[in-house]
Amino acid sequence: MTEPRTRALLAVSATALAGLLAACGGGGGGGSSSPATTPPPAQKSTAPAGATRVTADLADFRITLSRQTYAPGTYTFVATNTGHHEHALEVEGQGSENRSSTVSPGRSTTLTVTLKDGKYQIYCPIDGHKDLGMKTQITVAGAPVNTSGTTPTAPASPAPSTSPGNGY
Ligand SMILES: [Cu+2]
Repeated sequence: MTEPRTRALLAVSATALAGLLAACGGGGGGGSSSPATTPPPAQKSTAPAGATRVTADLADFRITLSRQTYAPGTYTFVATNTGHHEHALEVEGQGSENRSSTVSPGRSTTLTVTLKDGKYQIYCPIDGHKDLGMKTQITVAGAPVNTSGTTPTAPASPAPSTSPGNGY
C-alpha cells in the first residue's frame, strides 16, 4: 500500500501507449467496424494563412467557381452575390458540411473549408435555388497542397488584382 501512485502512473502510460498504437494503426481500408471518427470542426471564420482563395460567383441562379481543379487542402471561398436574391454557399461532401452566412445582393462573404480526396457538392441552400441551377460539383484529387514548402506546379496568376471577371 505504499506506492499506489506508481501503479497509477504505470497504468496511465500503458494506456497512453495503447492509444498511440491504435492511432498509428489506422492506415487500412476504412472498414465499417472502425470507431467513429469525429470530423474536424471547421467553423473558424478567420481565413488561415495557407488557404487557397477561390471566388464563387452567386448569380440568379447559377454558381460559377474561379477554379475547376482542387487538390486536398484548405480553401477560402469568397462568395459574391451578383444576383437579386439572397444567396449562400454550401460545400458538402466527405462527411462534412459547411455553409456560409447568407449573402445579400451586392455583398460578399467568405467560407473556409478543408477539402479531402473525393467529390463535393457546392450549392446554394436557400429556398429552391439548388434545383433552379445553383449547384455544381467538384472532385478533389492529387497531392496535398503544400502551403509552407515549395510548390512544384505553381499556376501563373496573371495579375493580383481583386476585380472579378477577368475575361474568361
Ligand atoms: Cu441562392
